[in-house]
Amino acid sequence: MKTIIKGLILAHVLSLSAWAQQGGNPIIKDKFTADPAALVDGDKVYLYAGHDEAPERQQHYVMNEWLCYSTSDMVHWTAHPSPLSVKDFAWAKADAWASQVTKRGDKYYWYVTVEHGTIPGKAIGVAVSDSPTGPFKDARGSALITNNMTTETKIFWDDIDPSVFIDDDGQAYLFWGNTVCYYAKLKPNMIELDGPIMKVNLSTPFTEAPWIHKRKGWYYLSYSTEFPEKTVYAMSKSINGPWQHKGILNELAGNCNTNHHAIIDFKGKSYFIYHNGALAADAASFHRSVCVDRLYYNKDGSMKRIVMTTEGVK
Ligand code: FUB
Repeated sequence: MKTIIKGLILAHVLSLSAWAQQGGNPIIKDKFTADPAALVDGDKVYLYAGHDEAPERQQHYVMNEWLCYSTSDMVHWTAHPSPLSVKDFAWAKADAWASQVTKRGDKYYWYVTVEHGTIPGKAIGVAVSDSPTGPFKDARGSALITNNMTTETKIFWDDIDPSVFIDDDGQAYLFWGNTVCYYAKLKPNMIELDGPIMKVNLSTPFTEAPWIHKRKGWYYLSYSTEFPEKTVYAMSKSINGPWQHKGILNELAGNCNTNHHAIIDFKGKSYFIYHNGALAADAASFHRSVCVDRLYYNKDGSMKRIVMTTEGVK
């Protein structure tokens, strides 16, 4: 019996590695990866992801570090040593949840979700590096956002999922939230708020995972709605709104409750980077995998619904 099980496991591993050589989704096949964010820098794309480390069958998050991968063609991904973990924030105690990296000048800033050590609830920290692959270090020595700074809801996990955006005039913004979508200006140093925390008014329920981007004069705010989650989006001519709801961008992932994404343009094509439960045998909501598919815009600037594929991008 033991020999048969070993044989089956080996066959599964071999079929996975053969698949890995051919590309396709999920793009990372040797680890469970979640909450993708991506940065285009020069002729490369850097993928920053959470690491789902829960033991098989466990139905809760175990996430201690963030992972980094790079590519020149969106098909072949190089793994880099983990450049950041919860331990790099002395004031945090757990939970390397969703994050995003941006570049300003010659520095890279990584905004992350963690559980605060002394202020009850989730918090957002920021790390800095001279390189997109790190090493990163805590840029402040304290949280940028803590649960007691946001009072729109009583939940302890509304300060999660940072998305950072630098507008054409150089003004940087941080968007984040759970059940309430918050945003605030960042100072040019990228590690302090520059004004009050504001609330985004959206006509569709906001669950979490905002991603803010701009294209041809339109601002796009895409985010997860309901639970299990779909990704929807809104468009505006101003970063301060009003936001016009534009419908579903990505459907339910099927075997995964969450639906976290990033949107980039690279070498003339647009991409939607997301996670689902494609690699997991079970308990997929806590054993997620990052995938990439093409994103297409309509002539009026609206986005076509994503077609999630097994083949991925070529
Ligand atoms: O991975 C932990 C949390 O699940 C993220 O912060 C959310 O966006 C959801 O994906």
